[in-house]
Amino acid sequence: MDLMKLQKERKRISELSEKDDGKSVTIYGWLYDLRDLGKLRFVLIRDVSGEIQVTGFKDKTDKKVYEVMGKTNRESAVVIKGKVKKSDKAPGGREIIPESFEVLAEADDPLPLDVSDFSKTELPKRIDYRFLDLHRRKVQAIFKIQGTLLQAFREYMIDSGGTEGVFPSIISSSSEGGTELYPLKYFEKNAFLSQSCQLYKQMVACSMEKAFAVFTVWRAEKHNTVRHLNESRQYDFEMAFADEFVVMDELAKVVRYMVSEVLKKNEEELNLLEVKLKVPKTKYLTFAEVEKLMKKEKVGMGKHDLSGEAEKKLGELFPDMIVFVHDWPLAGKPFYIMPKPGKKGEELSAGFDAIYRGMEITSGGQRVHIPELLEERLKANGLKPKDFKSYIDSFRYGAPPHAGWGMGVERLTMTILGLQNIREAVLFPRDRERLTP
Ligand code: AMO
Repeated sequence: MDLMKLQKERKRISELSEKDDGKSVTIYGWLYDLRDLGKLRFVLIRDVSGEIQVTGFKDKTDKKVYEVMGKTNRESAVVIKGKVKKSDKAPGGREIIPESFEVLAEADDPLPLDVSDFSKTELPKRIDYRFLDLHRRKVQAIFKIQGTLLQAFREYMIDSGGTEGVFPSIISSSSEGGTELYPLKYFEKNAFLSQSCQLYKQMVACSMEKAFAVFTVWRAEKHNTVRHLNESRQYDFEMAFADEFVVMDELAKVVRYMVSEVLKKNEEELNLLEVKLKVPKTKYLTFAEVEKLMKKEKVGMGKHDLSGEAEKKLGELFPDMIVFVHDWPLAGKPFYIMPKPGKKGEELSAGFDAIYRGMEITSGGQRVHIPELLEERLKANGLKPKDFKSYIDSFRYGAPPHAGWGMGVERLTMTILGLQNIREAVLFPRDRERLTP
């Protein structure tokens, strides 16, 4: 088949309208379903934009075409030429009366998993066959929405003067704490897969004012939970002449923009996934206020951290709000977060977490930009300043106060869509057990 010609002729299913009624069009896609009533054959074709019914009549349709319609396996890739006809009975109000029906790639039968909208196949098996799972409209909807979020993030950042950074994924020392690194051999040296572009985005922001990235991170955490991945992606942001409150405000603005873009562009996908979404408002609480609140609610806290239950409770108490928990205990934040005066024995920091719909989506804060203080903080965290020499030195030549945050790409998709497992929000998840597909 001349695929160049096919690409020119092909109509996307969702674009078929009254204007096409009575006209002959070419569509392609996958055979989603077949109903064979003997004298009539209804074949449902799905492309990435939508679905349409192709109707064959035993006594009128070309014999060969009718035969192929009846014997092609589900999920085979097909090209169909036919007349568009308005039809009240067909789903979507339009059908195609086929003139030709060509199978470009026949799918094996049986399929290893059910790809219907009502599929109950368990997630691990679906991910084993992700390439086929991606035939499902609901799965496609998740990644279409994630695509909108990614685009909206970039749009907002570029429009507000940000520069996109493309950072190294191989690093020489930890940026988030020493225990979660994947070591790798780098010629004669030891190196690691990046846990974050933290140190690099700071260096860029200190010269270019606003830096952002969509960056892949690797964390060798051994636990296997529904909200952790060993390879995940972050929306990263860093801004000069800013403290934590400036960047919390930026976070609220960008998330509000991202959600409003999803509402604008993905109505169909949200309906398919039965998700009710609102542009979030914001709530600011200190860590001490959250402690008090949780005590009242009889919910336990983590050590210098929120527990999973506390995050959930915040989601219940403040629905559809981004809850910023700031003035975080210094002991609960990484070395690069700026200390803040607190009561004796309770040192605070300019670090924060953002909780949305009961889940931590972001952490960030103002950074330490004073070399001597940075050395002190590294030591206090059991790290060696000599391993961070170039990073520390970068603050010796006019590095202004600066702040930023990292927001989980998969976590945000998961919370927005109310997904139960973060693996639903990754095309090809990497967790403790999974390296394929
Ligand atoms: P942190 O480690 O808190 O901070 O990560 C930021 C956000 O990334 C997401 N995230 C994860 N998602 C899935 N699986 C994981 N294992 C995982 N780890 C993190 C979460 C989290 O809130 N450099 C700092 C950010 C900064 O201060 O700029 C950092 O990486 O949504």
